[in-house]
Order: sequence, then structure tokens, then C-alpha cells
Amino acid sequence: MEHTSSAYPDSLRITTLQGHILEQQTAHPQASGTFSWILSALSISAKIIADRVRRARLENVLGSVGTENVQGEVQQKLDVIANEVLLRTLAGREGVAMVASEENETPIILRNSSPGVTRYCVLFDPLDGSSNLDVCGAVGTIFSILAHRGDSGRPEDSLLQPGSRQVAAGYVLYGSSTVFVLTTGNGVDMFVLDPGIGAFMRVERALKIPVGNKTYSVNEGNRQSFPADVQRYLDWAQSQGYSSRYTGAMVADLHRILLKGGVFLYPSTAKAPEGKLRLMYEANPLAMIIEQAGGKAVDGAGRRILDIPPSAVHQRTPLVIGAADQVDRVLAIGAG
Ligand code: P6P
Repeated sequence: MEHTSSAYPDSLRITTLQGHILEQQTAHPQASGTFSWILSALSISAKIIADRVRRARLENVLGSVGTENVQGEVQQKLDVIANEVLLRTLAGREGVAMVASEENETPIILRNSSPGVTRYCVLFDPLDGSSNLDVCGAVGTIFSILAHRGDSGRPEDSLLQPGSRQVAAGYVLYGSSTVFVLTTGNGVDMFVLDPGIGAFMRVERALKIPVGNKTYSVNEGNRQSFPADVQRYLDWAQSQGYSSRYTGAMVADLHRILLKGGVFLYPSTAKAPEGKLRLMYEANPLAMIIEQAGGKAVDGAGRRILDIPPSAVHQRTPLVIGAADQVDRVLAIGAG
């Protein structure tokens, strides 16, 4: 049977991330390509970081650099390397006005706004869960893209937009394979790096989180300082035979939830009364992805993460995120 391009179901088409980005751009005839170039910078960054992660022990770049980041967390050598890769690729993209990183105390302003020129702010956690590196565990990169608002007072105020204003969000999981997951507001698509050809290949489109998976993901070591509602939920879940999965890298836990269902919790604790996870470049981008896949993401008071008005780039938030049915359970059971 002769195949024509229209006959190929997506599952048989060969589409790379680069091709997908251009497909998305053609859907916006007025697009200048600026946004596409930013996504392609994230793609090449992911390939470089994946290569460095996989060779880390061979190149003796595991372990810490002996300094702390703005969060007061010990910086791993690869945290710094991944951060540099992202800064250097994004700096070369004319459409990037500024970047904010977990590893940098203040945002880096690259270009000011110009009349009639649309530019963007890119926020990222360059290597989430990097303490897993020394033991060959999964790690990830998380990114969020906001339109740069030239009208804001201080340049960095352009960053302080609620997550609902994100124009794109995604993550890269450096696991048993290197996976790039992306949403630009029209569903969630998944790509896997083919190291043989150096391209991310599209393998899933319009992902939807399965419901009914009785699995929760939380650091039970903090249980004694969890709020009472979370304790009630954990008692209930264990009475219902729930399984527990927790990798120490939120990207890996969220990727499992995206594909299989379940719920992830990082509540407030005695050590982190505001929660540990950062709103702008962890909770917001992952919340956009999870909501686009039919899930939910709320803070410790049940507020929608994407509605939280940020007041600081590095602010933290408690987080409950995952399949809608499982997040609803946490809220209902927790309410007592
Ligand atoms: P804890 C990694 O440091 C991270 O930000 C998330 O990726 C991960 O889920 C969490 O913190 C792990 O924190 O306190 O359980 O070790």
C-alpha cells in the first residue's frame, strides 16, 4: 500500500522535537520564530547536560563544589555545569530578555524591552535532585517561560507573574533514557533522546494522567512535622493499601505520575515551614504540565498553584500535585 504523508498516523511519523517546534510555529502565522529559538536552546541544553550527566563519574565531576546556592543548599559540580550550559545557550537567543535560575541569587537581565519586539523570561532549576547524581539516580531540568512585560517597573518585576501566565513549561528527565516533556498550552507532548542521532524523537502526544492509581509520593522521614491534614491523609492511604514511591528527584516522581497516575506531596515541615519547593521554577512549570494533562496542583491550603501571585523569585510553597482524583482525595480526607 502506498503511504502518503497524510496516511501516516502520528505513531508512524518520524517527528523530532525540532520538527514539532516548527509545526507549532506554523500554527501561529504571526510568529517571528523567537519563541521557537528559545525552545531549541532548551533542547540543545538538554542534550549537552545529558551527555555531562552520563559521563560525570568518568570525568570526575561528581560531588559538591563546596559552596552553597542562594537556597543555602550545597551545590553539586554538575549543578554549576548545567546552570552554565543553560545560561550560555539562552544568552545567545535574541528573544530572551532575562533568565532566573535556582543557582543564581538575582535574575540575569540580557536585553531590555524594545517597542514591537516580543521577548521572554526563562526560569529554570538546572539540575533538580542533583544529590542523586553520586548514586546514579535520576535527575532533571525544569523550565518555565513567561512573556517579558516591558511595562513593569523594575526589570525583574516582569518575572513575578502567576503561573497561569506561563506561555510554556517543561522538564527534562535524565533517567534510564533522556526524556523531554513540553507544553505550550495545548496539551503535553513527550520526546525521547535518540543518542545515536542526537535528536529528541516525539513518542507521545496529548498525554493524559490516568486516574485510579493508588500511589503517593512523599518523604515519610518528615512525617512527624507534617500538618495534621497530611497525617490524616497518610493514615487513610495506608489503610486503603496505597503504595509509596519517592525518588528524591521531583521530576522523576512527576514523570511517573504523568504516565501512571498517583499524587506527589511536599508539605510544610519543621525544616521548611513554607514548604521546600520553589514556586516560580519548580511548582509552576510542573503544575502547568500536570493541569494540561488533566491533573491538579495545589498548595498546603488547597489553593491552585497557578493562581498564586508571586512576591519573590525564590519563594517556596507546599505542594500537592498529580492525578485529579488523587489530589481530590488528599484534600477531602485531609479536611477530616
Ligand atoms: P527531600 C530536590 O532537592 C528537591 O527539590 C525535589 O526534586 C525533591 O522531590 C525534593 O527536593 C527532595 O527533598 O527533603 O525529600 O530530600
